[in-house]
Amino acid sequence: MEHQLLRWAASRGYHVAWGPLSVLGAVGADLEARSATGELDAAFARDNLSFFNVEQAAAAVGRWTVLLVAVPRPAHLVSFIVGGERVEAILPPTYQRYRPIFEDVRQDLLAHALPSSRVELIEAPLKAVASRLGLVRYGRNNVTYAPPFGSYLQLLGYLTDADLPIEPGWQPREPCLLDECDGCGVCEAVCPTGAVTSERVLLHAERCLTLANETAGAWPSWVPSTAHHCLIGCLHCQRFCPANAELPVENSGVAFSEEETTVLLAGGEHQGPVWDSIRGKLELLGQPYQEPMIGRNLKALVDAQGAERQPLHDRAGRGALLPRLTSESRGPQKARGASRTGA
Ligand code: B12
Ligand code: SF4
Ligand code: SF4
Repeated sequence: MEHQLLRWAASRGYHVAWGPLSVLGAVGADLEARSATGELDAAFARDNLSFFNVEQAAAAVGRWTVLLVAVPRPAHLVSFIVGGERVEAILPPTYQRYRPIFEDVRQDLLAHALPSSRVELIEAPLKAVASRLGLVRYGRNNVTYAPPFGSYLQLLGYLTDADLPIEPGWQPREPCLLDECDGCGVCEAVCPTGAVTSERVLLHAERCLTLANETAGAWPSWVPSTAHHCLIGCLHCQRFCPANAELPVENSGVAFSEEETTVLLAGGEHQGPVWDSIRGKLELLGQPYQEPMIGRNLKALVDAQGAERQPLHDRAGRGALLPRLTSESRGPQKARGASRTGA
């Protein structure tokens, strides 16, 4: 009989997979090996991956299972008033309410899928774990995919003491690439900062636009001023990818007023009532930690769009900071011709 966890996932449109704690050992060993050879940039790993605690589970007492959930996520539009006009910036999939979703799904699991069990959040490299559980496959862009969502998904990782069936002799899967990657190379061609390269699958994360726009401070010299096309993050290696269907886009319901937009674009001290209401809107977006970056990112986005001297409009004709991508302009031929500095 189908396990109730699978029924729970199917009823919500999620994908789920689980396996023994030993999957974490396999992931930990892989990361160590890549660090030892220098393939994994040491400074990047120190600053971005040190929260992983793959021993957390190994040290746990009792019978624990690693449980991964893939939840489809759309992009979200956030609006601003620039030069008297309403414009919309895009927030790629996973950003809106990124952290709260881990807890929402944990509570849902406890209430409806695994009652009277413990379910705890896990601090682990989720793509590496999910690929070994057979939940996802890697693209050459280093993002993972699960049909039918493509790469537009959020991975959630948990430990549970629920009695989930695991085949005797279970072994982690070998991570594998999408069939579509064979002979493709679009993501390498469209990456605005050269973070995807053909000699390896592992991302040059230390050169990914997303790392730069999620980090406060001056823009690094390797980010071209024309690269910016999202309020946070980047979409090029996913949106041009032929393995993805059209990007699902929803309205976030968050609109910054003209006064708030002006204050954001001006930079300066984060004080006073206007900043209080900006903070309130970042809370609504579930992105309070973007406070140090949002003004800088918005300015870079407005400047990049201005540099192109093209008024950007979405298909509904609204003024927009959206990159001008449509289903017709996606795909290998177009994308290969796109410059490395943006679509
Ligand atoms: C640190 C981090 C970042 C960093 C570094 C990204 C990176 N690739 O390491 C930065 C800030 C750059 C970043 C960017 C983005 N991120 Co991020 N990020 C993370 C985080 C916290 C850890 C990622 C990680 O494990 N890195 C360590 C490296 C070593 O692991 P890995 O990337 O899996 O690399 C493995 C493969 O390369 C594989 N490998 C190596 N060689 C080969 C060869 C073959 C043939 C194969 C098959 C595999 C393979 O081995 C490596 C080690 O196991 C996770 C959340 C989490 N807790 O896991 C989110 C996460 C990976 N990010 C996510 C997202 C959505 C993004 C962005 C798309 C956001 C955006 N729109 O801008 C971009 C995508 C950039 C990209 N092209 O990968 C999602 C990915 C969802 C998905 N569909 O896969 C995650 C899982 C968050 C979540 N909870 O859903 N991110
Ligand atoms: S753009 Fe092409 S090579 Fe890159 S992940 Fe998609 S299918 Fe693979
Ligand atoms: S998210 Fe953007 S910068 Fe990062 S690898 Fe993909 S295309 Fe390149």
